[in-house]
Amino acid sequence: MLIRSVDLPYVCGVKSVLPKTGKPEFVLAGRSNVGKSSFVNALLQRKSFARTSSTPGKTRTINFYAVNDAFFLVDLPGYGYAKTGPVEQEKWDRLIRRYLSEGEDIEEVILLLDSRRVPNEMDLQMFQWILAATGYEPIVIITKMDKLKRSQHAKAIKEIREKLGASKDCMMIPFSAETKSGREEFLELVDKILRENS
Ligand SMILES: Nc1nc2c(ncn2[C@@H]2O[C@H](COP(=O)(O)OP(=O)(O)OP(=O)(O)O)[C@@H](O)[C@H]2O)c(=O)[nH]1
Ligand SMILES: [Mg+2]
Repeated sequence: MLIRSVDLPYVCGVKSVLPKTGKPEFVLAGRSNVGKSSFVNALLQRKSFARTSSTPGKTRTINFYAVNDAFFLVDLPGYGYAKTGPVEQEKWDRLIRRYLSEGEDIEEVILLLDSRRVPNEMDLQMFQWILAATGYEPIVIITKMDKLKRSQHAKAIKEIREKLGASKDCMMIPFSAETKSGREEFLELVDKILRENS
């Protein structure tokens, strides 16, 4: 897929009314610092269109990136990081849950997991929650693959799959924002989903 245009027409805070985009939305969920915003930049071939940081908790709004006027990538704040304290975190969790359960144009929820980490309780909950809410296992993006040696790749993916209790059909795409590996595979998948819907 060629990226012809990108735009950021909607940015939502806790008090915002969620937009009705009328286009398929591919939502990026995952722990703080897993690489969601870097994933957006790598897909869109922009260095820092989505703001990233080595400190967790960078993204504090729901950002709707319009791509080719055809679909949206939705960058969520990460879970599992409460710099702002439990009250603020709870507001956020509520907004994210509201969006995920009520968002009328959500096409796919994509769960990002760090290749170097065993999924934790929140990751497992998110996986199960997406499965329950949509009836499907999420597409899983395994990030930061460049940080592993080649020889460790297969084992890391197998361990994540086992820990999640994912079926053999659950799609897992190894990805690196550094090398861009996995980028084409993901974009082709988006293309296929969009074609199936048209
Ligand atoms: N080596 C490497 N570093 C990565 C990769 N993806 C992200 N990072 C780094 O990981 C850190 C966090 O990346 P972000 O994209 O900001 O993570 P996020 O999931 O959006 O984090 P929040 O907004 O806090 O939820 C940054 O320092 C990125 O440069 C990757 O594929 N490889
Ligand atoms: Mg982010």
